[in-house]
Amino acid sequence: MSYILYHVPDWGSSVIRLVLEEIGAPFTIAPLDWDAGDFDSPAFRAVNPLGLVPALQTPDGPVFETAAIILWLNARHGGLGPGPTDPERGAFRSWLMFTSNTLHQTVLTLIHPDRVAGEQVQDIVQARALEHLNEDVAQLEAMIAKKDPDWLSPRKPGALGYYLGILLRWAMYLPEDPGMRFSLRPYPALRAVLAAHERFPAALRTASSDGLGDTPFTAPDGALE
Ligand SMILES: N[C@@H](CCC(=O)N[C@@H](CS)C(=O)NCC(=O)O)C(=O)O
Repeated sequence: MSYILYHVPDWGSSVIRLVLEEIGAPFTIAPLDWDAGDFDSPAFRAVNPLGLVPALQTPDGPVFETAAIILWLNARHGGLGPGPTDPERGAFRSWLMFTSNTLHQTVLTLIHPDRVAGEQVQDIVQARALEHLNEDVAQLEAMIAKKDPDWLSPRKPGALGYYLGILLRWAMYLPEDPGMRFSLRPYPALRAVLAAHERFPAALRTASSDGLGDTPFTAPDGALE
């Protein structure tokens, strides 16, 4: 049986495409068109009542929310992070949840500052989001530099590397004001992890299918030098 990934290229569902490619699980793509109203269609809302991607149809029913899908696929297939008896499991899950609950939301605020409190204050909101994002990424940088974990490493592909690759890619090129674009320059340990992840075979395949370019996680088109 093949999974069905509800997908828009370079949206959050690209994270799940990357991890499905990584584990080699068979999947088909159900493309969604936001302008055509697909996100509000009864068929899609039956899969994800929240009307967001990623959403994955599995043999056990639909799973949505990026972290939930990653944990579900890791439990079923392995290969994305520490398994159930691995002493590193708690640390991996902690940083995955931090990424999903905090860093992901900060990136969404950075790229859609108007959604928080309207257009009048969007410049202030965006500037604060960039500060928060740098604080969030500094936490990850310190953890990698200290711990050098296998589950977020240049040595080995993992779900957290792919997840951060997509989130930080958006932060690097989507803000219209170049002064509001995130830069990886102050974060050499994380940069090395993402540079390795964009060269792993699963990333090369996804970059090709989703049109992410040659250096999707370290230097997406439009990023600062
Ligand atoms: N917390 C959710 C966030 C998902 C999310 O914000 N998805 C965006 C695309 S990246 C979406 O589907 N937006 C459609 C809309 O807002 O209508 C997750 O991790 O899955």
